[in-house]
Amino acid sequence: MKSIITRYKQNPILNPEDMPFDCFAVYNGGAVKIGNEYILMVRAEDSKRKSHAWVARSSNGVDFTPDPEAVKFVAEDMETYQKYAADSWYDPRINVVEDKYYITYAAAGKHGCRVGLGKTTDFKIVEHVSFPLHVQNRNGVLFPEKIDGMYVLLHRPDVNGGGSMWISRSPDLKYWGDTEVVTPKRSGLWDSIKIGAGTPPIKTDAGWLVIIHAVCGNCAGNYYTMGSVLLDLENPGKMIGRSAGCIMRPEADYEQTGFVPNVIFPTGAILEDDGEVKIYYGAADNYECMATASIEDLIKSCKN
Ligand code: M1P
Repeated sequence: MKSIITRYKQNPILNPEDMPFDCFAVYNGGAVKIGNEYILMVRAEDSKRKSHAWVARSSNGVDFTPDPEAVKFVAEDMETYQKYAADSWYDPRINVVEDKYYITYAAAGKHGCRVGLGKTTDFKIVEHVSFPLHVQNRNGVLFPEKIDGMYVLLHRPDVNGGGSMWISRSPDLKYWGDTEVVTPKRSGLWDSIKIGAGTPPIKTDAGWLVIIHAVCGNCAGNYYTMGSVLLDLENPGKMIGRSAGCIMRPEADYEQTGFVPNVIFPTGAILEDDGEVKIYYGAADNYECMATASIEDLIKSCKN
């Protein structure tokens, strides 16, 4: 398929064997560049299939060295926190909001899965901030600045195994509301089952660019692709463009074959000074990969 996306030739950039423990799979990493250091926070599963958040660092955006230990999640009230996040922490996104680093992730426990929100300064310890909104919800990403004085979150509530991308606002990162659908799934198309934020929004003159995941079905099961969406700068609850089709679909071996075949799951994007966007994504729930696109092409893709 002709695409505006170029896969890194030496993908995957992280394999289970690269991790410093008995690792079953490593994928779906949030990303940030701080100075000259690239930081990925990936979903790393152990041999029991428990998911941990794990940081890996790089000086060039493709050769990553994992930290020796998993990220620790701490809360003032650990007993209450663990009621909702005892089983696993997965699909972490790194959100830079007004120069502070926030981690959004899927927190799983006996009561279900919900969006977890924490903050960090060292990417080793994440301090709990809140569990925005209700249970059976994930893929939360924060906008990098307050809009109309409010923090803004994209998220994807689960509705009978499917879901659309929603938006909510908060004055303090704790109490969330003013919730509405921003990008609905559509029957019969590439985003017929699920559509949700992949990467935190990137501010452009044309609008907020969000690289999304979208799921449709075929006889073999769910099929996860990458798309793009543009949201209004002043009112991000208003979608102003969506890619006509997916902009990347599973075509490489490492995307078509793995623990869950046919999955591309974008979770991190870094806009470089020359306009190149490094997109970090999980492949087949097994590997961490990287691909690039120009910011102009990504914006154009939403105007189709
Ligand atoms: O297996 C594909 C993905 O399934 C879940 O994502 P979602 O909620 O969007 O369907 C998650 O388990 C994710 O980690 C995984 O990549």
